[in-house]
Amino acid sequence: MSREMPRDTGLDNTLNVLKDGYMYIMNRQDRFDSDVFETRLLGQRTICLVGEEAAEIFYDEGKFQREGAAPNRIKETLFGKGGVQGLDGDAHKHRKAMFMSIMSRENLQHFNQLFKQQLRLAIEKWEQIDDVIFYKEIEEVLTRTSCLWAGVIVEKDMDKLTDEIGTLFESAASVGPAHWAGRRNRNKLEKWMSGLVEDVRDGKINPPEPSALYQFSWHQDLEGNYLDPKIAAVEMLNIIRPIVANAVYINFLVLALYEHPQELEKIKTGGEEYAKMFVQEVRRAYPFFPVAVAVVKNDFIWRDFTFKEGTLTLLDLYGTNHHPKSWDNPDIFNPERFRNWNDSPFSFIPQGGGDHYLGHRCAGEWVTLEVMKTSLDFLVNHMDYNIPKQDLSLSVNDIPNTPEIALHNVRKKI
Ligand code: HEM
Ligand code: MYR
Repeated sequence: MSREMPRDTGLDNTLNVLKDGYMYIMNRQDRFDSDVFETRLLGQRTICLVGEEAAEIFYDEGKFQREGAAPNRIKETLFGKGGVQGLDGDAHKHRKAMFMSIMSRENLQHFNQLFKQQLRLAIEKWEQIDDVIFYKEIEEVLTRTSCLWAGVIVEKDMDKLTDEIGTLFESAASVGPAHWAGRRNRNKLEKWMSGLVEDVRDGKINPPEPSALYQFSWHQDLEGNYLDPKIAAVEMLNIIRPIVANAVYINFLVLALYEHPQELEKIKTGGEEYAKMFVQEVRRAYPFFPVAVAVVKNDFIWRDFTFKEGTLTLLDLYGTNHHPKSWDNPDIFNPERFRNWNDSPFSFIPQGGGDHYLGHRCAGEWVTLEVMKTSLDFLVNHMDYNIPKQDLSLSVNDIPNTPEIALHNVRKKI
């Protein structure tokens, strides 16, 4: 027996998504009392899923595929074309292994060292400035760190490069000129990166062996061929871009410390365990990557609903991190919820769910954890600052939120 999915009314709900933003799916989950419903977005039938059980279905490779899933505007800005996000089956696992091979313990430690060095250099500069616009500054620190780690030597202006990389993720959900800037910058950055890959292959540059530039330049596909330089470029940006995007999470750390001043003492006395719990709660509570996308691979029935082959499907990541079935008082900020947490791969999915090697879960989740733990330690133990009165509210429909918090009187803590 199969029944009809609840359906959001209206010919097309793209405008409602723009209005409700991060809350679009959860508002309707609540209204229909269902973790599955159907809507129309960008002119096509779309299934929306939310919650731990729905996430488990979404990551079942027999049921969903990624080829043909991402809308063109996302590929033109955020993802690029021909990259790991759109692959399935063996081709995906093989390409994903290329990414995971640079995520070894030693390589992550190396990343952390570079990041700490760049933070120490940056604070020297911040001490000389009245208004430190923290998001912009930390984006630049991350651009420097990511290029060093990826084996990319930058000869142009860091400030400009930081802006160009930033637009790749800041423009994906925008419309108008902001969106077009993202597309232009992607073309430009891909050209630069594919030139570097060709230079490596021609022996003109020699990046260190553990770096992404070296590994991706010499990676062979399942047929034994090197990657097309354009695709290697897309994958290089799949390392550099999201490292820079961690600026959003670091901003959320500042915001969380400001909004919950009682946490400061707990972080100072709670050791590594509490710091990790705090970081996890920031990743759960604040809105960043809204949804993951896939397409129904073959017709199947789940909870009596028919999923038709070829239907675009969105999994609400933010909503799943706030689903009342998995989280008590989901809207309360409480790091303690992670003290004895069950480690489910499907209920806490700010960077996707399932398995890092076998599925599409974020390849850089461990890099992000390093970035956030190091940043929290830096903010709490190595830096003093004041936050003057300013509007620090987040909006539900700014995807992603990039709050430009101004810090005053930044100084090193000795
Ligand atoms: C995939 C989020 C940082 C590299 C993803 C996905 C999400 C995500 C939601 C898609 C999951 C899916 O489709 O099922 C984030 C967030 C980050 C972040 C919120 C914080 C800034 C990073 C970092 C890197 C990275 C630092 C690399 C160093 C990737 C790659 C994929 C991916 C390569 C594609 C994986 C695949 O398709 O198999 N990320 N990510 N991400 N992420 Fe991240
Ligand atoms: C990254 O650069 O990969 C990490 C964070 C990017 C967040 C971007 C948020 C906008 C996404 C729009 C919808 C995505 C649909 C697949």
